[in-house]
Amino acid sequence: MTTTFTPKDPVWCSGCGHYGVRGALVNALSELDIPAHETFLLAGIGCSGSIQNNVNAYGYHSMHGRVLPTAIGAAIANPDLTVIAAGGDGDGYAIGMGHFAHAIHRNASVLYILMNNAAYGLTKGQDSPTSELAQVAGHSPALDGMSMGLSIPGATFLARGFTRWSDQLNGLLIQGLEHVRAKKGFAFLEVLSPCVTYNDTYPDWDAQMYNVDEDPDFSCTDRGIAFQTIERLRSEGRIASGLIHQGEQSAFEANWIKEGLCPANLEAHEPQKNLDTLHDIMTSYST
Ligand SMILES: Cc1ncc(C[n+]2csc(CCOP(=O)(O)OP(=O)(O)O)c2C)c(N)n1
Ligand code: SF4
Repeated sequence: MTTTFTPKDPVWCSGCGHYGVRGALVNALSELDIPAHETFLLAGIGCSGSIQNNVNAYGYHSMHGRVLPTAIGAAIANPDLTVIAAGGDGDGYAIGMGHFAHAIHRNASVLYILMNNAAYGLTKGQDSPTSELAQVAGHSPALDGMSMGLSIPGATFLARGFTRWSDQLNGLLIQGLEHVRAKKGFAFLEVLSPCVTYNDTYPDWDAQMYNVDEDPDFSCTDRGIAFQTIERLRSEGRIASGLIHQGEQSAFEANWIKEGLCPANLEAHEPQKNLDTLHDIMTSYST
């Protein structure tokens, strides 16, 4: 029997930036005509993580900080799926930082949307790696995901959007989805998505955002220029928004296919045998 679930309405606070991310994602999926049964949305733990309940697609709620390895596994196992991972800045830049760096480096065709509110929203507003002022440790500048991404050779798509700049955000989501559907590798989109309840950054970010897409001196294909621009803007108290970097590098799953490991030869790995083993393990917990 097949059961189809209607996505629930979000439970976020009124005014939460995450509504803007969800709206833009729904628009982009519809604009590109990507059917729900070919879309797999996985998410980490946090207010951001509940987005996978609210979009018409297959959904999976991973452990905190572990959404990327799960999403990469899904993309390798079934290349027909459009695989999207989502999570917060706590999820991706703190507990999940190791996976984040290696996901960019490995370059599997997954779109990763990191909803950055510079706080741990779900656990009531503690500082995160992107908080400007660490309350306990004194002043600590925010970690910048774009600079981090640019420092990793092999990065093929790095972008930053802002929920209040919805036209640009829609466009970046479409570009990110096209990147992964063309199997060009990992697309990383950080979205500044304020937590209006515990850390309302709307006034600051409204004043700080700088659109590199409209800067004729900016080049998203030159990592050096992108890095210099982000750092210069940062020293001026500005935040770069737009398509930050696009590069070329063979996708992770392409190498797997070349080696004959995936997906045509997946049967050789006897997935049914693994399912039986998994079943035995799960049963052992209940006895
Ligand atoms: C292994 C583990 N450690 C800690 C937690 C507690 N926890 C739940 S959500 C969260 C952080 C949420 O912040 P973020 O990822 O930025 O998402 P947001 O809620 O702001 O959208 C933490 C620390 C957990 N669920 N699992
Ligand atoms: S606590 Fe913050 S991040 Fe969570 S739903 Fe409310 S506004 Fe959004």
